Amino acid sequence: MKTALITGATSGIGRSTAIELAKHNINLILCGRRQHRLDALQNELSTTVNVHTLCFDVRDKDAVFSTIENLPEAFSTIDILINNAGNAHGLSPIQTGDLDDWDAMMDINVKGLLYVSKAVLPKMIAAQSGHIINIGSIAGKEVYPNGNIYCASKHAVDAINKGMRIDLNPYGIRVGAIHPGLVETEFSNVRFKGNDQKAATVYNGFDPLTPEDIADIIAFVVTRPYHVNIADLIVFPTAQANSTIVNKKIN
Ligand code: NDP
Ligand code: 8X3
Repeated sequence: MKTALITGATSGIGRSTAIELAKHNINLILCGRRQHRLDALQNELSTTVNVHTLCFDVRDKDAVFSTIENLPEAFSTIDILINNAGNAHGLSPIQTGDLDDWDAMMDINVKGLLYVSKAVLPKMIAAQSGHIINIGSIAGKEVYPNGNIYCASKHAVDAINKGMRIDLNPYGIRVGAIHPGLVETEFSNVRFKGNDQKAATVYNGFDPLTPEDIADIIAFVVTRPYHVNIADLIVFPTAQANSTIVNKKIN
């Protein structure tokens, strides 16, 4: 049985991915900052697979390294890393952007992803195998109005994904990114700082992607034969053409 470590497993894409990978008999290390949600998911899935939880903020370098380096023996071999934790914070023009929001996006989406990857990599390199899936975004392929720093953080993920694939190529480690468009999760609630009404308007008038849609794709990616690496994948809801064009049916 393989083991997958999923960051951001308490909500949205990460949570659905945990549920989907359990159906494929993959043991799970679930990470997030909300221990009660990790506990609930562990209870739900541990009837099917072995589940271990790690409660840390990906910005906390020491916590990331100490927890991953001290995993219990049964979970110490990580076959699949899903770098998913991340969010947008705010949606403002560059000139009025909030410095704390900028720090959060760069520290979580970019540096947090790097810390977790660096902690996981030594054993993958020693084993000459492993699979890393980086959750990017269409915001890592295009820049849209007021998306500035979130887009910058996801462009960085796109570059890191490509760089990882090059540098880890000699070690037989598969690296790929999935770049979703609009997925209805807690993403917009976080972006708009708990203004749930504003968040809901993002997904009004069309059928957005669901976190299960992305989990389904991740399960497909990780169950390909070893010689197949899905390197870069953009996924939109049918109503979305790019970052700014969404066919909304609103009266
Ligand atoms: P959610 O807000 O539903 O989930 C975000 C997850 O990230 C949560 O589990 C949260 O856990 C975790 N997280 C956030 N900050 C931290 C932190 N500092 N340390 C540890 N964990 C953290 O959003 P999504 O599921 O939509 O987002 C998942 C990924 O998908 C993100 O990288 C996002 O950028 C990307 N994405 C989302 C899209 C969308 O439209 N929804 C589209 C394209 C990409 P906790 O709060 O418990 O720590
Ligand atoms: C999330 C999708 O369009 O809000 O990455 O940036 S978008």
